[in-house]
Amino acid sequence: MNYARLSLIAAAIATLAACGQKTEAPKAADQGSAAPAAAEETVVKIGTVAPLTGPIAHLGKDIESGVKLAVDEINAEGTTIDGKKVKFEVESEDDQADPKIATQVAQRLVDKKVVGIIGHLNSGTSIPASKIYADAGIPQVSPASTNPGYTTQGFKTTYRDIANDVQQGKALGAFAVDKQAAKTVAVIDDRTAYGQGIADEFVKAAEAKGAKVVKREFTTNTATDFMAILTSIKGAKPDLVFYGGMDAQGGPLAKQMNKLGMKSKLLGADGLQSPEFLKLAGDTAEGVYASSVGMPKDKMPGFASFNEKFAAKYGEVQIYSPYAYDATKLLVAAMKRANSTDPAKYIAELPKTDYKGVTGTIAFDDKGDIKNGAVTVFQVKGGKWETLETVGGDAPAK
Ligand code: ABU
Repeated sequence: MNYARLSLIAAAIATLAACGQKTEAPKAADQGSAAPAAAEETVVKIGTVAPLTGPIAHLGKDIESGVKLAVDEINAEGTTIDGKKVKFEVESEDDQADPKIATQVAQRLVDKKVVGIIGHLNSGTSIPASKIYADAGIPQVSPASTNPGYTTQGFKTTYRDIANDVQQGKALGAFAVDKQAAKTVAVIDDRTAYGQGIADEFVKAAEAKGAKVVKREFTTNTATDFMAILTSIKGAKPDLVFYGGMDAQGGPLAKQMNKLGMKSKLLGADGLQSPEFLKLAGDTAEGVYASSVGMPKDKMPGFASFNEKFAAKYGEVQIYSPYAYDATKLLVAAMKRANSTDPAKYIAELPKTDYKGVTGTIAFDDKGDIKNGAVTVFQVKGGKWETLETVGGDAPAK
């Protein structure tokens, strides 16, 4: 290899490393020959963050796997941007569902020069981390964080491809009062940004429809014993108990309601609507209600083929992997339209997103929320989540 060619390669590596990319050296067989620039491969890093350890690691891995499946497909198809072949790599971090750790790993991903983020899972981690990504100008799409505060901070980098908790709370409040004839409700939340936020939105909507909150109790996102608060709620005999929290607590909660002989219906939101909840609650899952922040899987336009590919590599879809998969692909689609993987350039394409994903059509409003987000309400029947109704989205109400 002559000196001029060595200098050219060194310059390309230096330039691309500065914006999170590296150019892989031509293969040995090419060395010394005049290989075309297109033969060089630019490596571009996409970050994903979720709890990969702890009580909801199954949901975090669901997100990570959705991102990896999308990236594997994009790499297999082959992507050329600005005349260079691009190979995407996934940089995955575990935020342990902890806001402090979330900001540390967010900074680590910024330092590693990722060009986009899929995550975080929890609203309580997405919100503090979003400032770090915003300051670095790196787009973030959460496939799971539903607290409205995530997209109301005025950041140009902050997106989600699911409905939010204002939409979810409204749908669940209306469902409880109009469809379940609940006149009295008790509310428990796990004191996280999500749990407390969705409980507040549910209360607002249910009270606006005339329901009375007879008890409000709190727990944590690591608790497993709810007997004391459930005993207090049992005495108030509510028609319905709303739980704002995740499946890891919702499963034991359903079991303990049953143990106490409680007759109240149990209603949760998207954090409860998982296959894992069915396992954790066992027989006591029967009759429980919960929502999802999208269309039912059988109404998602691309779920069947997504599920086949996902199951072959990663097993059962929990909740958020289809949204993580779509979020990854829509980011790469924005890079292709911009003909650049530089966040400062492709970010301008995100507001123009009109992406036909496996979960449906994804376009964003001026805050970064999905336009026309759907909320679906399910009930466990015969050990499975059965669809009851969908509000919003592309799907007709059922
Ligand atoms: N949307 C429920 C789980 C994630 C979160 O918003 O905290």
